[in-house]
Order: sequence, then structure tokens, then C-alpha cells
Amino acid sequence: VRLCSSSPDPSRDGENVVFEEKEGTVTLNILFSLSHEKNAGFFKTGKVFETFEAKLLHIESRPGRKSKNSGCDDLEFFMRCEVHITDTDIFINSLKRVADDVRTTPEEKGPWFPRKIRDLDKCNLLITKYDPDMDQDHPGFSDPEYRKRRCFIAELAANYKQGEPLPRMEYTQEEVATWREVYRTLRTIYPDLVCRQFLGGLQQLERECGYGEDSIPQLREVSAFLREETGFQLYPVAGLLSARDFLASLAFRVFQCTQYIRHASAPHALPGAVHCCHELLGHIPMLADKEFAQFSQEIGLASLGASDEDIETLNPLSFLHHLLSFLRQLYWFTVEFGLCWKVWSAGLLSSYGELIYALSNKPEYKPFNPEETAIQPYQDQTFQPVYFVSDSFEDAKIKMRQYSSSIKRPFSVRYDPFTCSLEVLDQP
Ligand code: HBI
Ligand code: FE
Repeated sequence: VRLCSSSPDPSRDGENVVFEEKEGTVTLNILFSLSHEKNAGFFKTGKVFETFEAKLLHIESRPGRKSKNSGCDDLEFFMRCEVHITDTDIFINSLKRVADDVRTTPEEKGPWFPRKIRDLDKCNLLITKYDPDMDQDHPGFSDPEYRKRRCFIAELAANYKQGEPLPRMEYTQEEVATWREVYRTLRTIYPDLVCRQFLGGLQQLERECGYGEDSIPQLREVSAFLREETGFQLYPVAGLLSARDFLASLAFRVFQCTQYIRHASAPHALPGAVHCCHELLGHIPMLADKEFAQFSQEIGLASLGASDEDIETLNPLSFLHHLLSFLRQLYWFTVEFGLCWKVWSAGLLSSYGELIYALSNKPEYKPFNPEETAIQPYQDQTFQPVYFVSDSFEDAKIKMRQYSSSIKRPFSVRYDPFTCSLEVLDQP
């Protein structure tokens, strides 16, 4: 399957290099081949188009390239169709399963990424992990009331558009009790264990944003606070996002934040799960620190245009191909589970058990080094086997910067804070 640009000269119009978009759909040009003996394959590809409600705009066939040389009678198909933007990856992967001679996009072009802050409305691809409706092990799976509540909150996030006032939540007493339990447990142990930036941010939030045991902070107030401190703002999200979409929003100093509370039967965090105790307690105080905010945005900027092949197929020749995996691990082992002598990472700051464990000298500790950290597989179901230690934020930032600048991309990006948009410069 090969994707081609649908505009005559994609570099000139400065728009999306691979796809042409309108209103949640993309137009794809697809090329694939099928051998004659497997002619039934054509109808299987049709099934894929049907399943994803792809609107067919054009279809052609011709003798395949292979057939000229080898005498076999392969056919190549060219199709142009419109699909829902969120289905793009799965649609293409499904086609790859039924079509032969899989060829992909010219690598250097890379996938679509947001250029303006309002493009973040399209960065909403959710991963159905830790979802109370899909995951039978989720503590809320057999609690219809909880699932209904989660649906309601998810709907608020799904209907949100960039720039609108953030939805205000009325939390129930039970939800506040879960928050209180988490807040109280963690708050008492923070002073000795966490870095000064975190503690300073948290104290400021307690003074200015209503942080405390008695109520769950409102995203609207927290977002206004962050904007004044570091220019970060919040965007409501229904659950765990794809790494691509999550990291892309960081490039705009936007942090996608959930508004729901964990199930009351399991108030304390799982490493990979997202919920508002994790975000409001673990992430927000750090995002009020200028140095950390810069660090977060830079990871976001580095992720743009990377494609997300599986880390398992690691091949040193296709670095850009694996970049998203690399950056995901880097984000994980710094922002989520990094140490800097004291604790600065959200996964630990929001989990009593792992916070104690991470400082217990039982796990392995390694100095933070992006080349090594980027290929370290991570654990999202239990405590991390290894933690990477930075000397300081400054040091982590400089190392990340060196790493990012070693990434060869066919374009460079610059964030323009006046227009909240990205300037993308093609490199010859
Ligand atoms: N989605 N909503 C949300 N919140 C996160 O913190 C988050 C995410 N998706 C991926 C992710 N974090 C990280 O683990 C990295 O993979 C980027
Ligand atoms: Fe997190």
C-alpha cells in the first residue's frame, strides 16, 4: 500500500504532506497489488473499504510492475477514497493484511500533524486500555453507575472544541472522598521525597487554585493558573490518548487532562492509567515550573511527523520510523517515572506505593541517557524495574535537546507563540 500526496505539489501549499483533509475525513491515494491466483483478494480489500465506510472516489487497475519482469500476471490497483481521520491507521493496516506487495508512504514525508492550535480538536485518538467499558479487569467494569458517569464525562470531552471554556464538573461526595483519600495519603509524604519545584507548585496551587483535601480542583481554574505561570493550558480528554496525539498537544503547550475519578474500590494509581488524581496531583504542579514546561514542549515538538512503528521491529536504518516509540519511552522514563535525586515525575507523584518503592534502593537505577532510555521497554501494569536518574532538570533538558537535534527530519518546526501555530520549514 502506498500513500501519495493528493495535492500536486505538497511542499508548496505548506499544508498536510500526505493527506488532504476536510471535516474529520482524509482523502487517501492508495496503491496496492494482488496476484491473479489470489483474485479473491480484491473482494477482501473491498470488504475493508466497506467496514471503514471509505467513500470511493476513483479506482483503476493496471498490470503490476512485477508482471513485466517475472511473467506472472499481478495487477496493481490505484484507489482514491475518503475515510474518517481517526480510522486512517487501522484502515491502512487492515488493507495491508489482505493486499500484496505492501509499499508505504515515502518515509521522509511522515504522517499528518497539527499546525494550528485548533487542529488539536483532531488529536483525540483514544486507546481502549484501562477503559471500564472494554476492560474486564477494570475495577469499574461491573459497576453500571460508574460506567454511566464515565460516559457522561467522556461525552463532555468529546464535544469540547479548542478555545471554549473548560467544562465545569459537579463532583459527587463519593468522588470527592476518593480524591481526599489520595490527596491525604500523598500530601503527608511529599515534603521529604519530592523536588522543590513540585512542592513549590503544589503550595501555590493550594493557595491560589483551591487545591486541598476537600474538593477536586476545576480544570478551568487550573488552566487559567498554568497559563499565567508557564503558558500551558488544559484540554479535556476522555481517557488514554495515542502517544502521537498526546505528545503533539505538548508542542502547543497544551496538556490533555481527564476529569474523572478512579473507581472508589481502587483509588490508587496503576502506572499506565490516566485519571484526574494522576494529572492534577502528578503533572499540574510540575507544569507550573518554567524549565519543566519547556522540557515538555520540546518533547512534543520532537514528536511531530514521526511515525509509530512498533518498537519490536527495531531497525537502526529507519530511525524516524521508530521515533515515536523512542519519544514515548523517553517521556515515560522522565516525565512519568524519572528521578532527579528527588522525585519529579507524575507517575510516582500520584502513586503512594510506587513513590515509596522507587526510592527504596530495591529497583535498578541508571543515569539518564537518551540513547539508552529511548530503547528501554516500559511497564504499564506494575512498578518499573529501572529508574533513570538525571542530575538536574537543566541536565535532562540539555541531553534531550542534543538527542532531538540528532533526529534528521525532512522539515524543521518552530513554534510561534503569537499565533499558537507551527511554522514548518521544508528542508531541501
Ligand atoms: N493520554 N490522556 C493521556 N494522558 C497521558 O498522560 C498520556 C496519554 N497517552 C500517552 C501517554 N500519556 C504517555 O504514556 C506517552 O506514551 C506519551
Ligand atoms: Fe501521566
